[in-house]
Amino acid sequence: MTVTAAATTATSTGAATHCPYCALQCGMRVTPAGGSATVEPRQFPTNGGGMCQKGWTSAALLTSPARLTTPLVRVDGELTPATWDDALDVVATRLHDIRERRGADAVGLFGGGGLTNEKCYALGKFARVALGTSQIDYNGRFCMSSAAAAGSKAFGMDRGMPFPVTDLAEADAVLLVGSNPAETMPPFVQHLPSDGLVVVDPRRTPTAERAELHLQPAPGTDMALALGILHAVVADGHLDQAYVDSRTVGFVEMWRVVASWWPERAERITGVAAADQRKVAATLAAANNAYVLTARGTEQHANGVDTVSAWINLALALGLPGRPGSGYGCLTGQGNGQGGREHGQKADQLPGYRKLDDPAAREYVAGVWGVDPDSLPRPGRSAYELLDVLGTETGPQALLVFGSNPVVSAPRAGHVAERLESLDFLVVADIVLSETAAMADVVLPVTQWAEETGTMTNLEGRILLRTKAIDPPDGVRSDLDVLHGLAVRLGQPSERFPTDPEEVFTELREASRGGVADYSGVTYQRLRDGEALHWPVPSGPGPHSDEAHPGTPRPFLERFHHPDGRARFTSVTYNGPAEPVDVDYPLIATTGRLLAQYQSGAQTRAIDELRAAAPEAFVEMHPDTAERYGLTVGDIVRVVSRRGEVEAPVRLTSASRQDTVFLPFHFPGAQRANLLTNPALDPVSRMPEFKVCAVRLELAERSGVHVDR
Ligand SMILES: Nc1nc2c(c(=O)[nH]1)N[C@H]1C(S)=C(S)[C@@H](COP(=O)(O)OP(=O)(O)OC[C@H]3O[C@@H](n4cnc5c(=O)[nH]c(N)nc54)[C@H](O)[C@@H]3O)O[C@H]1N2
Ligand SMILES: Nc1nc2c(c(=O)[nH]1)N[C@H]1C(S)=C(S)[C@@H](COP(=O)(O)OP(=O)(O)OC[C@H]3O[C@@H](n4cnc5c(=O)[nH]c(N)nc54)[C@H](O)[C@@H]3O)O[C@H]1N2
Ligand code: SF4
Ligand SMILES: [Mo]
Repeated sequence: MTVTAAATTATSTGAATHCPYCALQCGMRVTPAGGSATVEPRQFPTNGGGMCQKGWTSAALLTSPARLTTPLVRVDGELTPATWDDALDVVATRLHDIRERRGADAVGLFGGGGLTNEKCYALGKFARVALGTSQIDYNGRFCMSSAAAAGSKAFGMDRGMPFPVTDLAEADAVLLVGSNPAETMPPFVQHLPSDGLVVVDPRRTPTAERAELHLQPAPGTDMALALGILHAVVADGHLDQAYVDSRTVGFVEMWRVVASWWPERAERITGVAAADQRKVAATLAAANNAYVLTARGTEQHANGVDTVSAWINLALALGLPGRPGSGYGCLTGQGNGQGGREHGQKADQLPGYRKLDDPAAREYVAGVWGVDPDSLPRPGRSAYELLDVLGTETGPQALLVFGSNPVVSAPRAGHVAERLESLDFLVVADIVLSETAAMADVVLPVTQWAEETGTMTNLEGRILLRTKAIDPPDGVRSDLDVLHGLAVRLGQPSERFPTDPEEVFTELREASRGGVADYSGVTYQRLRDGEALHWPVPSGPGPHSDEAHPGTPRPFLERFHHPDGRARFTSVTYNGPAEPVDVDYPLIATTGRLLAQYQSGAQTRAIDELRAAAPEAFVEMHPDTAERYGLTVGDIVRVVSRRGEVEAPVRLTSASRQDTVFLPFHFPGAQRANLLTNPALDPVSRMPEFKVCAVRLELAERSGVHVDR
């Protein structure tokens, strides 16, 4: 591989770019090296010069034998190499036929929150304009949708973390709920205080090990815990009345419900001692600066939106949001988890965080796209609802997947695989032959991270430029090229789907202008110059000077984004997990992540060092639980839920709850944790209940080879 023109921005030690994986978007340098590349961390505020094992090993996938380098078309049942022209012709012809026979909604799209802003924008436009389908959604539904909905409700705007992560340095207390950054964003841990850290997690994770206080509620009971702590705040005299009066509405209605949530009542449901709840209330109230932060553990529930609202109520009662050095934030997950939900790949959304059912938004965006507003489809189905109807009478007969591996990562994965199997036509664009790509009729090999340029919006709402550092291998094309090639074949004018990321971004800026997520003042040049631009970044001068708008790192300091400038308390009613335990399924299963694997594992399972560190699934449980089922360490246990079963070795930890087992979800085939999970959806966000389902355990195989594990 050679250094390309785009790499002229590189210093002598390589191109300054960002990690391919999570939302921390650690700064790194990528240097071409003998056909591959080396990566090293660089100073950037989110990572402070650090990186995790996934970042350090990320270059391995650039040249891995697992890398796809030619399009594949299924011929006589076999995926067979094809030319790009042939592959794109097949896709366009099949999509055209299916649309003619069954209508525009017979073609669906499934996107990803790891894709650049330019790709997310182009996907949404491709769906609405080139295909005319309403059936587009993406894996972000599985990720942050509940916190996004709760944030919009409370603050009028969903900017996951409405402050730079470095602000956390000022905190004397942080309440971290359902988040395990020591494994999921290791360099983030440097921003957490060493005293005053409270972690809420049913498991004793490496993050919980660092905490001053670790609360271990039963999975799925977080809302009750939040209500109990909030009750203690008010009853013990910690309410910030002046803040509540001047900056919020809805306290009185909310308190009507919470007044009966004594910590003792919350204790009976959650198992967290009332005294500990009071201690948390006092710790947060005593701090000069405090934060409440949530992540997937508390969000991925069928009541995830209300649960997050309950944590936000707590933060509001303490007067934290919108105060310098304090706040509420949600830790976004995927590399572009924040930007991925702003530019139109979501079923109900147009660019700039606009609503697809808002007539003014339709008219504005249709104007940017040069189409008739009436030609834009209406909102479509959410991710799981879309997957659930594939190949049925009412659902899409064809699906295009960009940036997700739902065979492994979707809830009730066995059913999702059947639905994908029943499609007339499946197309997957990917870097590797993921489990979903392996089922496709056409596989399109695409460029990745260091081989292309594009913007990402990190967990603090900061827009970053990920710069091309090396040339892609022969045979691959960018997602933007793929969409262009298909759009033209489907009869679109060539200039409507540009392939140059900067050109796409220029159009995205226009489309976002005046929206909630306004990027119109952001340019590649400003990003190249290293400006720290957190959205909204309107074009024109900033509020306090004639200079270009400096962006909005802390959007809520003066007012919240509702018309009256005030935040909303939300009245919530406690309901427990959608699938309570019973005699047949007496244990709770919860799922989550390991340091060395990323998501469905499609990328990280292809990297030797990571596979060696985390080679397979396991079932983590308390020794007493194991004993109750006659299991010992290393035995292969069968975990059975109402939807399927998984076999994996037993791991023991005495710090775990006795009613709960844990499985990582990164592994394929019969080890897929999602064979078990319950697709019960939150009524507002349509987020599935990944974090709790009822299971039983059976011995599958007595320990032998696994005994030393
Ligand atoms: N190594 C690694 N890092 C990643 C990823 C990865 O796959 N691997 N993925 C990235 C993405 S997309 C995301 S979304 C983030 C996710 O980052 P996190 O939210 O930190 O990750 P999880 O492991 O899914 O869940 C966090 C914790 O929630 C706990 N939990 C389970 N049930 C409950 C419950 O009912 N209540 C509470 N309070 N906690 C519960 C789990 O025990 C777990 O430790 O990580 C990002 N970073
Ligand atoms: N049980 C359980 N299930 C879960 C979760 C959980 O906690 N528990 N977490 C959920 C969460 S938070 C998330 S975010 C999802 C994530 O789950 P997935 O959506 O499956 O995410 P990835 O494994 O990152 O899949 C991304 C795919 O896109 C490919 N890819 C990477 N970059 C590009 C690109 O630029 N273009 C294209 N075309 N392809 C690319 C990768 O190789 C990979 O195959 O999983 C969800 N599923
Ligand atoms: S913490 Fe996230 S962004 Fe940083 S190196 Fe690890 S995976 Fe990459
Ligand atoms: Mo995620």
